[in-house]
Amino acid sequence: MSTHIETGSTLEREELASRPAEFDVVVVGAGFAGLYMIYKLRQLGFSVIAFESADDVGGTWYWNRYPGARCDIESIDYSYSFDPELQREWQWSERYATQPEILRYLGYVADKHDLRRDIRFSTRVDSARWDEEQRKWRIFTDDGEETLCRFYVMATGCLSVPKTPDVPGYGRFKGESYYTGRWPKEGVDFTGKRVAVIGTGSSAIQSIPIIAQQAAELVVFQRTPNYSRPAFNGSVPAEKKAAFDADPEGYREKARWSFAGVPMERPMIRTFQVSEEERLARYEEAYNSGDLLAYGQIFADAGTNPEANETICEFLRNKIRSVVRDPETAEALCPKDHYYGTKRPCIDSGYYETFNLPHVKLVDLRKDPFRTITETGIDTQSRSFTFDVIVFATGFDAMTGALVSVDIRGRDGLTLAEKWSEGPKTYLGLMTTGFPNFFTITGPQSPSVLSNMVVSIEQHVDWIGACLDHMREQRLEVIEPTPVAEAGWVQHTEDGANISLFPRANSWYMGANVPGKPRVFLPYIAGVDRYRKACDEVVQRGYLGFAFDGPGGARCNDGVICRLQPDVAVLLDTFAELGLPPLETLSVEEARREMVNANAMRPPGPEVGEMVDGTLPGAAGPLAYRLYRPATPGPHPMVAYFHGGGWVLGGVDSDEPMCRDLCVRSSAIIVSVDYRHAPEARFPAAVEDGFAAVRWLAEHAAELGGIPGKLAVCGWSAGGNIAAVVCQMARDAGGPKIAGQLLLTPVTDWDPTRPSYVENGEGYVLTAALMRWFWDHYADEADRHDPKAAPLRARDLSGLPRALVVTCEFDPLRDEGAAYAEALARAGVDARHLPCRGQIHTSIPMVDVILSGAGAREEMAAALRRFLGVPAAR
Ligand code: N01
Repeated sequence: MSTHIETGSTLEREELASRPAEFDVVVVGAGFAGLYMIYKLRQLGFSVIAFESADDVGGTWYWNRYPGARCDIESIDYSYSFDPELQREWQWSERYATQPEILRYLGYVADKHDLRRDIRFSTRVDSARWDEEQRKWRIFTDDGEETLCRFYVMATGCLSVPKTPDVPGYGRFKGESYYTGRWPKEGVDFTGKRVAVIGTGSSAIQSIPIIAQQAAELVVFQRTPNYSRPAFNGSVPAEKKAAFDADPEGYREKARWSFAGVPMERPMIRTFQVSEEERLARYEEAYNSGDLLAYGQIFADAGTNPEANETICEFLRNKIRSVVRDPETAEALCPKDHYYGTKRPCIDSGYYETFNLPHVKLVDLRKDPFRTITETGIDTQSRSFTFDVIVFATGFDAMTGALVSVDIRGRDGLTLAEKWSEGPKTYLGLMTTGFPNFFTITGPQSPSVLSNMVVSIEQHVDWIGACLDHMREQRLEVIEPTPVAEAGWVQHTEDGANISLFPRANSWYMGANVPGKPRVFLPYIAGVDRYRKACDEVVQRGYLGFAFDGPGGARCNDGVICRLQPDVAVLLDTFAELGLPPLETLSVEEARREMVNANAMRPPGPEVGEMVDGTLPGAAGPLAYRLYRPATPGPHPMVAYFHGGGWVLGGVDSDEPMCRDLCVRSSAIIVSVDYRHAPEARFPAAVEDGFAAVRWLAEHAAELGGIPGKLAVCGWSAGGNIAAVVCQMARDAGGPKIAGQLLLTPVTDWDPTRPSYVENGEGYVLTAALMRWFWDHYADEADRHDPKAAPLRARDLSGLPRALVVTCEFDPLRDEGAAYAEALARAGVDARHLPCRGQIHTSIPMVDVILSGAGAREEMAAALRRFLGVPAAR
């Protein structure tokens, strides 16, 4: 694609001289991202120019020269992997390198690969226009030049545009003022000065101990205390270096396929599965590791379960209290308004100890807010301070700031700022619809700031390079994500954020630090590994969700990547890694054992008031039941619950977390009733037992603490089949009265040709083969369309109890559930259908594991409350 201009006559030469310079690609920024992008494009034979507003390379590490600035991901990890020779040549002097050393490193890389020759320094890109006719970008820089390019890449970093400090009186101060993110090259001498630092984020926490060493007086103005702990910096740990040196590529590959871009395992166990003693021992070990990511590697639910996270918070608060001698200052430094990790935590070198120095003071702005900055210092509501220097460590307009601050206009003149006015909308955080051939390295909705940035940068650069190479090979000129793909990705990133604790904090991750910025979670949360997998899959599926055009033709394989809820996808991957044999290849005994073993590992569900085991008379002998009673004063309405398991597996306790959850949320007694299982007792034993049990429960409600006449039925899967059939039997028998039926992914028919059987027949735990195995054990072919086996086939569905039918998108039984809801409604029954997006057959009952199912579980409980006339609980 390189542009070759042949010079001819004088006239032609003059005309050419007035034309804008043209390159295949314009890159903006010369930090970690820009430098590698230039290198990659050059390797691939594309012509490239980069614009950089600074006078040298470095990006973040050029601007953030404040005292104490250093990385907080270990240097071995926080370095490029693309050049094996560089990895051998460059030796870091410290575990966490200082800003000057990282800047030297980037300078070294630029020299080694002669990258500066393609960078125009001290040049800022002001605006960019997509020229539809030429199918090129026109880039306008502050030196008055225009540059034409086919592809435009913003490598401008996530934390590069300082937020204007929103402090009253900002600008009035006549002394020296500095902003950490724009620190003067020549440095600042604080010796003997009275200094104010505003902010207690990472920049402040790193700089405060060093400033305190020089200043005569230091006052720290804190609005929100942050979680920090010692970095235990020192030389590069020998063990880590040995592991890296032994197999650099293997080490890097592990990082690429890890959760955060640093070799580590995802934790499997949950906080409350271990004793308090063990938990504290693990927290202590993490504390002593000096590893920023340590608390994310202990328990699987630290980022999602508030009670679990609170145990980390309190552990760290106690550490602060143990270091800071003045109890009032210590308490003010203890974060109490956000969960650990929901605002970026820090690691430090002597931060809390600094507050024990006699000349260092903390002002808690929550108690004594700013009144104004004055010409000589700062006034709070209760005091007046005089300073020689004010340091603003007040943060950045993160993730989107650098992108929307350039006037970028895509198709039809739409600006990026307009398009993102309610929050960024991207596909993979790499591109955005309406802005063809425009790429963002570590853009919003990619892992970026939640990962080791260097790993995420390399992945994006590699992806973009491969994409451009593919386009050249296919003679394609234009690439743009489709609206469908983009909407799907935005949804997917939101789904991830919504099951985490992140949205609860006022953080820059949420855009909450900049007044007026939309409150939207900005990065991608599900991990570097899952993200890389999605990006790779997009390519493997013929660039799913991208539209291409050019001399090679127009093409588009439209669609959505990552349609499963993020936690469901993790669950499926975990199952796949376990490599368990499919249930249908086992004997019934083996399958039952497998299920018992699997159930033993799960969280139990919420506490209920009481659990009572008993027996009741079934159709052919006693049946076990387990009654779950709410903690609220009774009597309560009752629900007869039938467990899942394909009529073959399970028992009164096999759906225990679901029963507990329904009990707590609906304030009803849930009675999980067993029934005879196949193949020992085949059709219609299960439904006859179900009906006998419901009759008995209706008759004995008062004895059990229930309210007579207030009885609903509920069941999951085969249990949903039993619940539905029992309602028909009760109607036909003239009683008992059932107030409502709650059917969770029920079996309502036998027809494996339905689209959901075909689409979801494999890969989503309940397979078509397993369903056939269940049916084979349960009912003869001849009986499978009997309405007592297939309630959907009943001739008359009128007069049945009110219903909620819950179906899951990736479930073979989805369509028969939906068909039943529809048929009930057609027959005049008050029936509602709740389709659950991105869920599988087995995910909704996984209380405390599949958090994305919580909304459906709440709706189920709400339906029970409605059926039974219980006022809204909780
Ligand atoms: O910025 P921040 P930062 N009145 O936004 C306070 C990365 N980084 O430059 O929390 C009073 O975190 C604000 O208070 P509040 C890292 O990802 C990495 O420190 O909004 N206070 C907060 O305390 C980091 O997260 C390293 O209530 C005001 C502080 O200023 C990100 O960069 C080092 C205020 C801003 O903290 C940003 O860090 C440095 C006001 N009007 C940075 N406005 C490494 O170690 C703001 N604040 C690699």
